[in-house]
Parts: sequence; structure tokens; C-alpha cells
Amino acid sequence: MNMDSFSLKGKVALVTGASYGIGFAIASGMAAAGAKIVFNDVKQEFVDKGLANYAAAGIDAKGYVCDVTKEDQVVPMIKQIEEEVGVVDILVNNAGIIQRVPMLDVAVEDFTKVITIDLIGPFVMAKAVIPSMIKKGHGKIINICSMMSELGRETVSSYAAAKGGLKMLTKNICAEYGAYNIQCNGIGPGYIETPQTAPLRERQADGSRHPFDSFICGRTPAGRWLKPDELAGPAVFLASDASNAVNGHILYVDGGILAYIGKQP
Ligand code: NAP
Ligand code: GCO
Repeated sequence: MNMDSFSLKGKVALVTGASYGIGFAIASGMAAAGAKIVFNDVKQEFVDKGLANYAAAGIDAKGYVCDVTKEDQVVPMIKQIEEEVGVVDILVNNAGIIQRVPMLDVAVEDFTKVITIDLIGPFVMAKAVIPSMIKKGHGKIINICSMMSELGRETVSSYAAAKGGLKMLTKNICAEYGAYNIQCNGIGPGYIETPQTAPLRERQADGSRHPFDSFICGRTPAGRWLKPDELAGPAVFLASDASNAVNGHILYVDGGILAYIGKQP
């Protein structure tokens, strides 16, 4: 096997919502593998912060202001990227939000907001990049799923519904566009130390660990939260020619959570 098949040299990788967090870590890994990085965020201030973060990491990234849920922003952004950088070879649908509220207390508009960003957004983004991928003769789409693509838990009904749907959207893009040499796979991260999970890890008023922090460490065989950088290698693999025969697969990068009943108290 030629190890060059893991290289992303000459490829344009678009990572949504990648000013920081998991998206930034995945984009940084793809840059290290040779990809040209483009990313978006909903506000210029976050794009600017992201550009500073990439520059500090020695990465010459290009940032665009775009809300992934708005097709009238996404289509012009993709056109602009194609003119300024090149056709998008790799799309990582990373942008997402979560709300932690008991379902009976969830307002319909809030449930809809999570579904719109976490599921409709990836649909809008994929719909915008696939035509040029077909013309180019190849493409890679990586949807950032979740433990909640497989499991439910209290207070995250909208998020679980969105991430479960994203798993099936991943399989459907595989089914519909695999014939055009487009591979669409998912990454299902476990529990990762990012701003999104910070509330689940913060120390209690008495200085004790957050109960959820202890719970997750008991559910993860390694007994720890994972780092964003630990997602970069799996993402590079799914973005590279090394995974051209992998399609419609959700790669769980969870430290073994889904395989483990949990540590006996
Ligand atoms: P995060 O720290 O909250 O970052 C999410 C990013 O998405 C932010 O940059 C945010 O921009 C952006 N975003 C939100 N709505 C957007 C929109 N409409 N258009 C464009 N960008 C938008 O989250 P994270 O922990 O890095 O998670 C990234 C992805 O991984 C999410 O899809 C999440 O569901 C998934 N995930 C996370 C974990 C975990 O444990 N952290 C585990 C499994 C899956 P702003 O800064 O402007 O809000
Ligand atoms: C939560 C967490 C999780 C993680 C991730 C797990 O409240 O349970 O935020 O949902 O974000 O999705 O894979």
C-alpha cells in the first residue's frame, strides 16, 4: 500500500463552524496532512478569532461568514470558495449546537432550532458541494455525529433526534452519490473537552467534580474525557484516498463508550 493515500495534499477541505473546538482540531489535522483549509462561522468576529487561531498554529486558512442553515448564504459561499480557493474536495459538517432541557419543557421553536442547525445545516451544505464533486469525479463528506446518534439521554431530545437523523442522512448520501465516487461517512465523537461540554465538567460550588464528569469517566474505558485533537487522525483517514472503499459508515471515536457497560460503582 502506498502511504501517500493518506495524504490530503492538493485538496480543499471546508470545515463548518471551525473557529475553535472539534472543527478547529479536525481542520488542523487536515492541514497537517496537506489540505488547504477553508472554514465558516456565523459571525465575522468568530471568523476573525478563528483566523487568528489558525495563524497561531501556522495554518494559512480562509474564513467565511455563513450560517449553514441558510441556503441563500451557503450557495454564494461555495461559489466564492470555488473562485478564490478551488472546488471543495472535502466537506466536514461540524457546525452544531445542543440544548439540555427536559423534553416536556422544550419549546417547539427551540427543538426546531437544534434540528435546523444540526441536521438541516449538513443537508444544505452537502447539497451545495455535491454538484462540483460530481463534476470533479470525487468527493468526501464527513458528518460529525454523536453518541446521541445511537443512545438517548435525559434533556437532549432535540439533539439526539438531529444526530440520529444525521446518521441516516450520511447513509443516504452514500446510497445516492456513491456511484459518483463520493464517500459520505460520519464521525461519532465520545465526550470531548470543548466549550460545548464545559458545563458538564465545571467544578461544583464545594469544589467537587461535576456528577456528569464522574459519570462519563465511569462510562469511558480509558476513564477520561477525550481531546479534540484525538479526532484529527480518524478525520484525515475518512478524508483521504485511503478510505475510498469506506462509505456510509459512522466511525465512533469514543474511547470505547459504546462497547462498555460502565465501571461498577
Ligand atoms: P462548539 O465548541 O459549540 O462549536 C460549535 C461550532 O459550530 C462553533 O464554532 C459555532 O459557532 C458553530 N456554529 C453553530 N451554529 C452555526 C451555524 N448555524 N452556522 C455556522 N456555524 C455554526 O462545539 P464542539 O464541541 O466543537 O462540537 C462540534 C461538533 O461536534 C458539533 O456538531 C457537536 O454536536 C459535535 N459533537 C461534540 C461532542 C463533544 O463532546 N464536544 C461530541 C460529539 C459530537 P459560534 O461560535 O458562532 O457559536
Ligand atoms: C451531552 C453532551 C453530548 C456530547 C456528544 C456526545 O450533553 O450529552 O453534550 O451530547 O456533546 O454529542 O457524543
